[in-house]
Amino acid sequence: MTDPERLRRRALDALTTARARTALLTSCVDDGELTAQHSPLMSPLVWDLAHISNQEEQWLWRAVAGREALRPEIDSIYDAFEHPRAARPALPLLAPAEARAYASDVRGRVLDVLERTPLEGGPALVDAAFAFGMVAQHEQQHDETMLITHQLRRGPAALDAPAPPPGPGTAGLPAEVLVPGGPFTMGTSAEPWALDNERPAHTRVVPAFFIDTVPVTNGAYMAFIADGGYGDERWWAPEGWAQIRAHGIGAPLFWRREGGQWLRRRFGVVEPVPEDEPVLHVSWYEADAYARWAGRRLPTEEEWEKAARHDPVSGRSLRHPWGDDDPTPEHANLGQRHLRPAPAGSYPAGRSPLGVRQLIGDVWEWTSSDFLPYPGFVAFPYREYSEVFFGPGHKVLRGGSFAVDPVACRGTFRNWDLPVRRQIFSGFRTARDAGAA
Ligand code: AVJ
Ligand code: FE
Repeated sequence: MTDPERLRRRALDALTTARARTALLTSCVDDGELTAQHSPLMSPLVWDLAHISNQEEQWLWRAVAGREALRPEIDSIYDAFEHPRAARPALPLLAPAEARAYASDVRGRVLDVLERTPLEGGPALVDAAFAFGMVAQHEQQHDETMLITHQLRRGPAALDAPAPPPGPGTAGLPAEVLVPGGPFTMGTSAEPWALDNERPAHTRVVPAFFIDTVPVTNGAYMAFIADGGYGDERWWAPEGWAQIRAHGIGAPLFWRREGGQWLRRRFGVVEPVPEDEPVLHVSWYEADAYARWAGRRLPTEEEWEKAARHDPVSGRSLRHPWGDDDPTPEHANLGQRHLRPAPAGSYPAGRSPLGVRQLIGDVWEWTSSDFLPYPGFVAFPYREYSEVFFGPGHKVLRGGSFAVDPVACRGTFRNWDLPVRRQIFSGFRTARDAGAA
């Protein structure tokens, strides 16, 4: 993809798609709800809105186009590192109307820049083609963050979407897939919009292992609960045990037991927990405990990526489980088209060469791995995107959820969070060693 006109079109499409979603997520509730804090874990929606545009201004208007700051006095308000989420409601935030005006002013200027900037070569301070992709991904990541805020919000439903297509289910599928041992290429040096932490491509030798064909379902997770899993310290990492004790946690977030059945609240609607859907809103500790109870373990990050990308016939690593083509609605449940994961076994066209399903979309999958740099990692364009998060405190999630747009999701994409977090769209699948070949 070297044709500058195609790069321009791709950047324009990505920015436009992201903005349509941002507009919906910030217009389907009233101004009072935009400025309210629905959870101390989240920013007010109006903070996300102006933060998206402030980042866009910094990277495209200032860094790429070399222009003066439009509103230098607000940079610090929208700096995610200066103010933790819980403190953001107290900041002198732009009011909803001001934030919208700022967003459309910045976007107008940026589209002008996009039209005039040579996307190959040229004197830009940062690589322009990459910067547009990075900004579109950043906005989409906040669209997922804002959807999490919507899920935490109380009150009647503000969002609606059709259910995912029924799918073929899991009948006839093997419970697990053998991924053969040997080297594979992890990460990427070629993907134009890959972020710093996905780079560079490098070889990893991964011993043979088995991985679940589909993510762990609500039904399977209910069996763990029914077996007393939350009351049995044997299954839990010590910090996880402490967390569930301290907070009285006995089920995934948003679940409640009523009249002998499990119900859950989903975007303002209460419904029975569907047994065939991948489990959602579990912490790393819950995923880890379930896996131990099941006599298994979480996959490592490199196992997950090998299961998703390794083509045993060609020996190549693919961009996505199904190949190198961009995702379509036949491949995966992405982009907030549906506001829930699809039943386990869905999207057969999206399976990996070895037959693993739903690796991309539906639910983010916890891995056992800490978030660490790849050999040869170089922070860009700023240390705060990834580097400051490296270390044992954050666990890696892979594969993207129903809430993430295709532009911010691929076989190499890495997400991370604290192991206690469960408001995110997180699920998991399990794995086990295959032993000596
Ligand atoms: C990659 C989802 C962990 O939300 O903290 C947004 C993405 N970085 N703005 C986050 C991000 C800066 C990031 N995650
Ligand atoms: Fe951000």
